[in-house]
Order: sequence, then structure tokens, then C-alpha cells
Amino acid sequence: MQNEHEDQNKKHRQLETFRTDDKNKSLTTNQGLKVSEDEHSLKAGERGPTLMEDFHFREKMTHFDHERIPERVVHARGYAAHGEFELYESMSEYTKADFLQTPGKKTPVFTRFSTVAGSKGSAETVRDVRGFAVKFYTDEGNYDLVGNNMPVFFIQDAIKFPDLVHAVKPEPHNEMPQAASAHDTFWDFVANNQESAHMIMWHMSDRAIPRSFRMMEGFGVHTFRFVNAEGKSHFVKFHWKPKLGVHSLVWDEAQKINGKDPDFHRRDLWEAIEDGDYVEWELGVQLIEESQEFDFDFDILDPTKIWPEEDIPVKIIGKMTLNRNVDNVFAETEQVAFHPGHVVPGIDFSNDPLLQGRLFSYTDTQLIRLGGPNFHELPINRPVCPFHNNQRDGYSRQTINTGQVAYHKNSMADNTPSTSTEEEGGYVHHHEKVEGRKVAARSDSFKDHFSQAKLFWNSMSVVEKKHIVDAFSFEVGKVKNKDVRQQVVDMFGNVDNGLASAVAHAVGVHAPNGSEESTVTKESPALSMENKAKLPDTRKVAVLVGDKFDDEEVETTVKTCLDAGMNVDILSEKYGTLTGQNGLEVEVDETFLTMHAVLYDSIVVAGGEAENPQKFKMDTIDFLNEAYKHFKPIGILSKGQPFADASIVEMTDGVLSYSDEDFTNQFVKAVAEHRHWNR
Ligand code: HDD
Repeated sequence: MQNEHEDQNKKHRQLETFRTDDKNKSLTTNQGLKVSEDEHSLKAGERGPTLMEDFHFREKMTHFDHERIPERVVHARGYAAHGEFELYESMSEYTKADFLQTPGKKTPVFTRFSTVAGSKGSAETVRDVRGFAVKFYTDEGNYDLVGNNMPVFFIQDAIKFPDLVHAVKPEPHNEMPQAASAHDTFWDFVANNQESAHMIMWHMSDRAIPRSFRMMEGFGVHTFRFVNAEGKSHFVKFHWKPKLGVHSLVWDEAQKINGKDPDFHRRDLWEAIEDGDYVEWELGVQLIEESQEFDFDFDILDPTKIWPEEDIPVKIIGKMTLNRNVDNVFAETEQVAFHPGHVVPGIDFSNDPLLQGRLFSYTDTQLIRLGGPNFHELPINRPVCPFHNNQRDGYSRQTINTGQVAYHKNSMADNTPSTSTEEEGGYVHHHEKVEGRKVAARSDSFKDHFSQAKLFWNSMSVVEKKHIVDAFSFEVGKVKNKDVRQQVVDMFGNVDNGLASAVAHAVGVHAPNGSEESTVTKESPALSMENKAKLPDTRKVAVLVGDKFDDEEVETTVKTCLDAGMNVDILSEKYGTLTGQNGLEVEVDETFLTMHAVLYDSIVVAGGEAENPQKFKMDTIDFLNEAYKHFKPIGILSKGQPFADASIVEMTDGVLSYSDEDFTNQFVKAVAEHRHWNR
């Protein structure tokens, strides 16, 4: 797919040199030899044994036998797209990073979203954190912002990461459950590692079941540093704010989608980009002066803490647009190698012990996953600026480094490749003064695990709180070990007694005992999804239509939806053309068999006649019931009324009838609202 952004996109131009199109070409071996036979191996007689000398058979089979590489140890299930980042205003006051200097400057990006726990083939709408990793191909080298859709993390020190992951992955003795945290070992880990409290509140919230990658926030999580040309440093946290707002599924729906369409999130992203609905996030930064490091009631190095946006505002500095799908998922999405240590001058690290450990882990994992030290040469990983050094050889080296000299310092090549001074763009680590004794310990300032968990709880709407209680009840309800269930309830009694007691009631253990409920009363409205943008754009609407439908009503409704930026499917009992009572013809896009109510944001029932009226009626009612249970907007056209009457749908919040005053505008508003909780 060619689009207007590509000409200016340096990464696109670079990738173009690696693309190959096999269509209309002769089949050859990897040595370029034309092949005359690709269906029958070479045999001694038609019914005889295959011969060793059949080099084409051997090459084809060997390559196939080696096609798989190890999946990522976490974040295995992911999907990515290309795009660009455009800067709104110069950040030179804070950082000398070249891509953050000139308003309007565009930098190519590649962004991969992922679930964490599930394996590569697992379903996508599971309850989990989502990875949100962005590679900026800047003129100074690659900068990776490897974040998540939640702003905090489970643990405070990277040394505990293998333990966390062992606990959440399928249990080792029976490899169950897949892509789920609802099992004994995960919750045993939580109860015995109470630093996880704040993250678990996020994990039990609706943020863990996003409606779309396009409707998630992203966070760099750690505190990083911006350093300007004068060497002055600020602490910084990064935020991605989706233009479409932050929206989620409901749990029953999420579970059903996993069966109906395990590719739901990747399909959503792929289709949006193919349809030209390019996806946008604004990049925001929170900044703290170095002198303010100790001014807060939390430690800014602690990755289990947010900086409340009401106290430290998010400054919006630019926009990322994803506008191009990959050509080949393995070559690009699977082989891309992110690393929080890929930085550019002007961006540096803090001493967050989780970040410090990550700086080791990411290169290390690529060595096994991508088979050696030359993964930076893979097309998707290559910087768009030149790179030269004395690193040589290793498995699958692509570059042919010419010349005699591969060491520093030298005189025979005039001591090149040469290092650069700071002024010439050389990366110089921030001159932070550090002193201390060697201790394997954690600062006391990291020991308050419950205040921000309570802040999060206080900031939730009534509905969000209910969903959190339900999520805990489901997850802890799946824990077989009653002692672990009790430990979890006792732990969250330290956050909120009402929450813990409700969960205790649902999972059959005692109300929290010995817990000390946090006394924090503060709220942060920015944490509630209720306060995010609400738009009808790209929402998916199914119009359920039979023959002899009301032409005008269907035409008006479809046009209204399309004009408001929604996507519309005409859905019926079978593919083909339907004819309205006055002769309007519409093409059927999907059928009751190929789709399901959970795959749409909204249902409009137009009614009409069917070949199999009983089945048509049952299917229509099923769609309506599901949409109603999942709080989705529903439109009822005149001929759809009998179907609605036979369903559980009541004329309440978010249910609109064509005869209502101002139906079309009200319907668009109802779709923008996303869910109607007052049912
Ligand atoms: Fe990590 C992958 C995000 C902590 C070790 N991580 C990975 C990916 C994302 C994150 C988005 C997938 C990148 C992609 O799409 O290829 N990880 C995070 C965040 C963390 C975090 C936001 C906490 C703030 N991670 C973390 C720790 C460690 C790792 C503490 C180990 C010390 N992460 C890895 C890894 C992975 C990875 C094992 C697996 C595949 C990969 O790196 O390339 O090295």
C-alpha cells in the first residue's frame, strides 16, 4: 500500500531497498538456480526412495525446519505498524534531543502493541497489561520508548522480574492457564510481594481489557531524564494520549471475543490503517526540576508510583500517527528489537532500579531470540543514520566492512571511526553525582505500597469501582488455594475495606483481618476513563436488515453513521442483495454466521423479511440481547420494533427508537458515549 506520507519517510525509503516481490518471477533455489520441478522429489523410480542428491528438496525442507525462532519471553503476542512523530513545540529548554528541537519536524516511528503473559498464538482480549513500544528512527540514531498502557509496574527492582513472570505465566506442572492471571501462582506472588498493590488495582480495572490498541494510553512508566545543551537536567515521565479517548470492553464481552475473533485487536488496528483511519496519539511529558526531587510524598524513582497529573501537568509536545501496515509480520513485527537503553543525546536514565535492570535484559534477550549480535542489521532495526564502529563478525553478518583496521585507537586509518565530542553529537552520560555503600537493599522511601493504590481507587467512578470488585472476584475466585484467597483479601484491606470485604464475600473467605485501610482521601480525576474523550469516530455499527426493509430509515441511518465517521456493516441471514419496500438495494457485508454482536460497538435493528423468519428472529434477538447486556447503544427502526419487543431490550439509557425526536443526532451521541451503564 502506497500513501502520501511515504515519500518523506526515511525509514520507508530504507525498507524499500530490502523489499522483494516474488510475483511473476521464476522459482529458483536460494542459489538462484531455476527450478524445474517443485511437486515431486527426486526418486529412484516413481515408487522408489527419495534421493539425497535432490538439493532442491533438501534446501526447501531445511529452510522450513528452521523457520521458527523463540517467541519473546514476555510480550510474545503483538502487532505493529509504521508511522511518524511530529513535534508541536521545541523542547530545547529541557532536552537537546534533535527530534525534539524543531516544531513540525517529522520522525519515522514503528510501534508494537502486545499482551504480556500469553504466548504468540494466544487470544488478544484477555485481562492483561498491554505493551506500547515505540521506536523513533531519529537522525541521531534509534530512540526506543518501551512502555505499557499502565503507568506503574508490579515490582520495584528488576531482580524480581523473573519471579513475577514465572508466577503469571501458565503454571509449570500443567501449563495452564494460557494468557491469564487468574490462577494460584500469580495471586500467591501478589500477596507475598505487596509492592504490586498499586499495579494490581490498574490490572483489575477496565484498562486491562482495552476496546482497541487505538483507544489506550501509553506510559514510559519510569522516570527518565531530559538533558539540555547546557547540561541541565529535568526528570521526565512520558505519556501517550489517544485522540479517540480511552475505552474498554466489558469482561463477559472480552471473553466471548476471544472465541469469536482471537485476532480482534490486530484486526482492528490493521483495518483502521487500511481504511485510511490513521491512528493518532499525542505525546505528553511531565517535568520535574532536579531541585524538586525530594518534594513529593513518594519517591520519584519508584516505578510503582505515578506523578498525579493534577499536581504535575502533562505538557503535550507532539503527535504520533500510525499510517502504514507492515509488509511482512515476521520480518518487521517479529524481528523488531526494542530496548529502553536505545537513547539519543538529551535523553538519559534515572536510578529507578527497575529501569536499571531493564538496561541489561533487552539486548540479552535479543541475542537468543534473534540468534546473535547482528540483529541491529535487520532492516526493521537499522537506524536511518549511518553507523560505524569496530564491532565485527558474528552469526549472519550482513555488512561488508572493508579495510584492514578494526580497532581503536589506530594510526593506520587516522584513528577512525572516530569518537565525537558532546558538541559534535557524541552521547555523554549525565554527570550525576553518586555516592553510597554497596548494599543489596531498598530505600525506605519505596516502602509505602498502599497510598497510591487508594488514590487510584478513590479516583474511579461508581461503575469503574464495580468492575474492579468484579474483576477481583473473578480472578481470586479462580484461585484454588483458600489461604491465598484470604491473603489477597487481607492485602487489599490495606487499600479499601469496602473493596476487600466485597471480594471476601464473593470468594468465600473472611473479611480482611489485621489490615490497616489507607487514610488517603485524595482523588486524581485524570485516572478515570470516564473523563477521557468520547467520539463516534471509527465505531463499528451492525445494521440488522431483512428484505423489504424501510428504505428511507435504513438509508438515513447508514448515512448518519458514515457521516459521523463510523464504520457500518449491513448484516443479514446470508450474503447477497436485499431490496427495500420501495426498491432500494443494499449489499450484505456480513451475516449472523460470520459475525457476532460482541464484535460491534453498536447494533441497529432495521427488521424486514427473511427466508427463514424464525432463525432470523432468534439471531436478531440474540444480537440485541448481547448488545444490551454489554451496555452498548442500540437503534431501533420501525420494522425492528417487534424484534426489540421480543428481546430483553428496554427503552432505557442508550436505546433509541427511530420515532424519537432528533433520532439521528441522538444516536451519534449515544455511540460516542460508548457504553450506557444506567441499565
Ligand atoms: Fe519489558 C519486552 C515493557 C519491565 C524484560 N517489555 C517488553 C516489551 C514491552 C515491555 C512493551 C515488548 C517490546 C516489543 O514489542 O518487542 N517491560 C516493559 C515495561 C516495564 C518492563 C513498561 C516496566 C516498567 N521488562 C521489564 C523488566 C525486565 C523486562 C523489569 C527485566 C529485567 N521485557 C523484558 C524482556 C523483553 C521485554 C525479557 C521480552 C522480549 C524483548 O524484551 O524484546 O527483555
